[in-house]
Amino acid sequence: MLKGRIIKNISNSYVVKAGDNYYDCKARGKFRNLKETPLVGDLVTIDEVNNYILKIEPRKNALNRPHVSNIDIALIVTSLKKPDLSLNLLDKEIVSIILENIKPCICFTKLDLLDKKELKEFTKLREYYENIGIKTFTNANLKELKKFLMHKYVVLTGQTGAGKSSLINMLDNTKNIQVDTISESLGRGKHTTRHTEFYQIKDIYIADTPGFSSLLLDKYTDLEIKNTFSEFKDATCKYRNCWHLKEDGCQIKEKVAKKEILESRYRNYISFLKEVK
Ligand SMILES: Nc1nc2c(ncn2[C@@H]2O[C@H](COP(=O)(O)OP(=O)(O)OP(=O)(O)O)[C@@H](O)[C@H]2O)c(=O)[nH]1
Ligand SMILES: [Mg+2]
Ligand SMILES: [Zn+2]
Repeated sequence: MLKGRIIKNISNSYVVKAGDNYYDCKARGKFRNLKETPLVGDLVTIDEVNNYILKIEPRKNALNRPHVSNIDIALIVTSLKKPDLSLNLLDKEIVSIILENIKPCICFTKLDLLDKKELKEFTKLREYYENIGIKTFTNANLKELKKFLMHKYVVLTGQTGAGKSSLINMLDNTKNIQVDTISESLGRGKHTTRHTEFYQIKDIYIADTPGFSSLLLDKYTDLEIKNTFSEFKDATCKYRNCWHLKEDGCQIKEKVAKKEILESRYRNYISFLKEVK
């Protein structure tokens, strides 16, 4: 018996990394009876002679889309153009990642498509997210990103065409993951990336995943959503349980008016609350 970690899954076949060795394993029937499916990222015990997964350790977190577990960082790959920046989608990803008990970070892409004015606006936006406690990177400074991701299990998420597969190829030019041109990938409504796998890039384990074009928050409560907005935390509104909506004496609404809170963040907060009601 050996302990290891599932780093790749294609249909019923799981590649388990144990030490420096890789084992092609099947899941045992008992998992099917228990309605438990091994996930990429799972810490497992295997029978390395008969190539079976015997036991799955409890997970510290698990994502459904992409289907991975025990993630240290979710890197939200966000393009500034082509597809255009959607702050609604970005904030939604941040909310759902926090509520899945994973640390969100952002990697902005396609800065090269911005003009000077747009770059300036982008810098301000980036600072805002840094100030609310979310680390931000760009694919124009890979050194910084690599240093931060070292020794971590990372999942890339983000809209289709954002540049997730390209980012992995940039981090390691031996990987040659298929990337698609944006017109093609959006036009056909298909995704280039199909299976789930942690790629090892030096000491970084990184999962590329199929992109999405929309995301649902319906499994969360309004209170859970409110609590993910860290800029609301120390508010001293008139009412202690203020929802920052129509109440008077709301400090958050004042801060939005004074532009201390990004208006898009506030608008997205309201739209997410509507979505779960
Ligand atoms: N100009 C520019 N193009 C980029 C950049 N990063 C990626 N691209 C292009 O964007 C297109 C989409 O990139 P992918 O890496 O396939 O995007 P993805 O996020 O993996 O997309 P899915 O697999 O569909 O989810 C490709 O044509 C890339 O060459 C960038 O920083 N600048
Ligand atoms: Mg891809
Ligand atoms: Zn309030």
